Amino acid sequence: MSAGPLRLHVPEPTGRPGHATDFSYLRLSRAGEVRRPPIDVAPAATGDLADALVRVLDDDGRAVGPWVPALDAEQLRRGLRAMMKTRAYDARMLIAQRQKKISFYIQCLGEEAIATAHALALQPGDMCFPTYRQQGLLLARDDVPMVEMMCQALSNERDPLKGRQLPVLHSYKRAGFFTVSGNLATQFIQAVGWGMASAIKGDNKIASGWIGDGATAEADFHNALTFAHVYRAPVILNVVNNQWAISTFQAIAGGEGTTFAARGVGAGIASLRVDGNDFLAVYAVTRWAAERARSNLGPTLIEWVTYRAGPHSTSDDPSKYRPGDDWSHFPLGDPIARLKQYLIKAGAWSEQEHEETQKRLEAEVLAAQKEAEQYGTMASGHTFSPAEMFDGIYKELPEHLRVQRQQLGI
Ligand SMILES: Cc1ncc(C[n+]2csc(CCOP(=O)(O)OP(=O)(O)O)c2C)c(N)n1
Ligand SMILES: [Mg+2]
Repeated sequence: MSAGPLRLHVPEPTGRPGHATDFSYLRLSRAGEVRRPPIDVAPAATGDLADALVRVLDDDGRAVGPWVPALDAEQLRRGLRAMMKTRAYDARMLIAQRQKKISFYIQCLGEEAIATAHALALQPGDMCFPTYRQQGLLLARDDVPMVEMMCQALSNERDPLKGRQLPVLHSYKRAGFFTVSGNLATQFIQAVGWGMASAIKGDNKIASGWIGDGATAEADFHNALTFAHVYRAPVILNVVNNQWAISTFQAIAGGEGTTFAARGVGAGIASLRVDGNDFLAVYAVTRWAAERARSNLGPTLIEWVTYRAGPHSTSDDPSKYRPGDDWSHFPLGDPIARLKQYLIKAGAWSEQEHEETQKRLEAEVLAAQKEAEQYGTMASGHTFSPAEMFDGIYKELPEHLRVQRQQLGI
């Protein structure tokens, strides 16, 4: 019997503007439900972990199950402050872009737990290969002053990258933050290569590579998995599944009916799918993966399930392709609200402390912005001279660039 003419399946999001999203496609586990295997687990035995969702914080703000990390109240408060600071920083930078002081900005609204908890779980000297949405790695650790990060976004005379990079594409080797490449997915092959080099040198530093759900469709993702598996590279492979790649739903990158973590199992890599809006789960799973890598047990792929609450960037308008109130219905909630609720229940935080901290952080961010703006903004000038772009790249300027500099008359 004929099934009729052949046809292709084109995945569609389960919600659109004016039509609420059906989030049942996420398939959630209950908090505490997913097992915590020993760090020497065989990669092929992690199939269930790549399909489930590791969660620690339940809906009532309790920490439950085998993944509860050993963090004291002060460490947890530090984590909460890091997330709040990241959100306050993003909010100011977004306004600065609207005021034409910076050319472009990318927020990580709703995803703050992932980068901040990850940063606090790694060790000094480990090297992250982030995308443009991991500013929380820097803001969590205080190794880089906010003023300096803002000067980069403002492309002003104190911009350490001399106006050569888009705002948010930072580069901080000293803080374990490799230069952000605008070309998606390069982070994965670079992280695996850096991890392999660390092992070849006999060092004990590990690498942590970052990619989005959309960018996993790039060949670099798969190439990186092969190398990481073959050589058991000391690397953590983070896939941030925030459900969207600009206007493209995660199913178009291959998330429908399977998980991005499952790609890792297929490549021979221990893999887990984790609640990325759960600070405690992010911290615990990062520690587990880092210990594996440092013990020569090989790579771990982690799919962090989260939601990109804001627009993709300041050049995007999500109201064109998804319901405006989507984030408020996302079943994994807001990472800041969830850790706050947990800490208040544990008697380690209060509404009043939260409010005071919020005000203090906003004042700190504003003061840093005022200082950074003294060195120039896109609106006020004081940016780098175009002549600078020829310096510091080549030991000797090649002929074609010498000619271009002459043509610019500088
Ligand atoms: C190789 C490459 N292709 C396309 C782009 C354009 N681009 C920039 S961001 C983006 C979406 C990426 O989505 P995802 O990987 O899910 O990361 P997210 O922005 O959601 O954090 C695209 C297509 C690019 N920068 N590089
Ligand atoms: Mg995405």
